[in-house]
Amino acid sequence: MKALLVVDIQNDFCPGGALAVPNGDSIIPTVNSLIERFDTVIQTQDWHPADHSSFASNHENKEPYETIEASYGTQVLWPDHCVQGTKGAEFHPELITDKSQVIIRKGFRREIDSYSTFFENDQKTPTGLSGYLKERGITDLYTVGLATDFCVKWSVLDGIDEEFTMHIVEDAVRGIDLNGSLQQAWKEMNKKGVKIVKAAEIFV
Ligand code: VGL
Ligand code: ZN
Repeated sequence: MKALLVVDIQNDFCPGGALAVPNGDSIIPTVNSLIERFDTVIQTQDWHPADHSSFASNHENKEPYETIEASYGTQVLWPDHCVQGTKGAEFHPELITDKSQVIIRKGFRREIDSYSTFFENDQKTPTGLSGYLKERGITDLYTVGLATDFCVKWSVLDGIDEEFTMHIVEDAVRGIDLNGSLQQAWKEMNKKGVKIVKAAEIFV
């Protein structure tokens, strides 16, 4: 059984937002058309406390896009984004959200970031999504959203480790692209056996 996974289509990742993905909002019509066709829709929401350790503003002498060594490895520092309860953390107003059966919030622990919707960045702490999907008999996930090279990539790679068949809808994702991270992401996903599809090919 298949489900649609809609990753982080929030105001802060769209043009005008704090961590805008170039043309992030341009995927919304395609994503909405998929939401209308899938029986099971799952959304994720980046959801940080204001003092989150992934924000450059919470470190002395650090600028956004520099890195730090966290206990779990290298962590990119971001502009403050998707702060719990703010407009920036809300879903884009044009995104259809009524059909979503579960919303996984991530990045809510101050000391650890969470790109993947399966595991936090220590690669150990589960979000609970895997168990939810397995109990519901879902085997195939079609992934859309933002950003291709961070939350989408990590979700898709972890999904494979969790033994789901992972598909990425290439015309319904957009990336940030930090120092070649976008090309690198496609390479890693390809290598891991992610199925790359176009939105129009899913229901034929
Ligand atoms: C994301 C960076 C920081 C994403 C979230 O949704 O890809 N990227 N937080
Ligand atoms: Zn974040």
